[in-house]
Amino acid sequence: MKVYAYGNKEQVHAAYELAKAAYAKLGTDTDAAIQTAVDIPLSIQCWQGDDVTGFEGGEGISGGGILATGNYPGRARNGEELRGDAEFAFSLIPGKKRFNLHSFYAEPSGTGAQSVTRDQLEPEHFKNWMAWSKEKAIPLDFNPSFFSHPKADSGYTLASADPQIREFWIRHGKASRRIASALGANQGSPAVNNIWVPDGSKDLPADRMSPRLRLRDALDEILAVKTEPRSITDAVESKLFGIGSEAFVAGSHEFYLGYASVRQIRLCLDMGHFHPTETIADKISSALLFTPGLLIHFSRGLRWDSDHVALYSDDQRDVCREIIRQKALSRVDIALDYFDASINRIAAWVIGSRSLRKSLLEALLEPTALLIEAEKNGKNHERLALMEEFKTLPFSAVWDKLCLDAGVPVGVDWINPARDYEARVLSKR
Ligand code: RNT
Ligand code: ZN
Repeated sequence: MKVYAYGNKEQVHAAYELAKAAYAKLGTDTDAAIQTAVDIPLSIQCWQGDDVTGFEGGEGISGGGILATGNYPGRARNGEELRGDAEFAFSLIPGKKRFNLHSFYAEPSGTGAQSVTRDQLEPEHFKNWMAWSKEKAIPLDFNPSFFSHPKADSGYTLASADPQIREFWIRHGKASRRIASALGANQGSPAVNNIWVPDGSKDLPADRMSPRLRLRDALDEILAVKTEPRSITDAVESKLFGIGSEAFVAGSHEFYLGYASVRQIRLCLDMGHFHPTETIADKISSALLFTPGLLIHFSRGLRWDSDHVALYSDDQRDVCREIIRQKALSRVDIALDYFDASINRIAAWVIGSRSLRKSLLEALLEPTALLIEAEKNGKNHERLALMEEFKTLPFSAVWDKLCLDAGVPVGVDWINPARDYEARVLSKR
């Protein structure tokens, strides 16, 4: 097999100097753009490492309107393997990283208990994660897990008409917020606690209002628990449909846009949760006007499914450009959300994370002031011409410099170490 070798430091530096001069003529400071780009924390989804299986002894996602497909060898089977894999992936991804957990990655055995029901989870069940977070300086984010559970088998959790089911999940939601707060306190920066529920129906419901009323009230109960704002950021995530919830999802976009605006919490926009040709870039400025901020799940919908590995696509670049043009970095949390079990899972992490950092850097390099000036002057043909010319500025030379300075492999050079890790570690599982 080919051993890739992309270039050497001198080439990267020489190409960068030319690129820097080209951008400078248009008013962009490439050094500053690199610095800002590496400082943006990317919240990397732990669940790509094990196909959203978790540590409860289950067999992966079920009953949740989401589906991981594939059986590529090497899935992480416990906390140690997942943390080890993540650390290795991080060594190939430039810039600041966070790690995003789900509640079913709890390790109660570390506290002597064999298992704990989700409504009884406590911060201490995440003490391995917190120790790791401290040691590696990787802050954590959190998600209550309202799927892959017998009490979610009816397709409804917080919106369930059965009070016992609903109350179980409300207790879970409250427990999750306490855990997220503890993570936040441990790391000294808020942990995002993102609520996504699969609640919906495969076929046409006769009553669309009652589940939504119950969902609203259940969320209100969960969010009523007092927490320290410096330790937790609450977010709610919408979805159009899922597998088995094709006809109706209670937590639709309109539901959560309304909810997040009125209750003043963050709205999570997942790129794969809209109609197949609907994109989210244009939603950002509107949602920022009426909510305190956003959480974006970078993902890729493909035909009827979401959650494919995020790529440096037009959709992704548009979203990044919007965040940067709105100067909204402080109000937008940036996370990845996909799970592909058909390819090397570490490569999936690296491909998506590098693509996202790359799109953010490109957005930061844009000479936006020139576009705004053309627009103000009514010269829309100049605005369009500039946009088109900016697409082929020597951006890749700046990206390579970012990777070099961040101490991660440049270009295709990360493929060799990933292959080596597969042979050394993954293939032995
Ligand atoms: C599901 C949502 C949700 C999950 C993760 C595992 O459609 O996108 O964010 O992917 O919580
Ligand atoms: Zn998502």
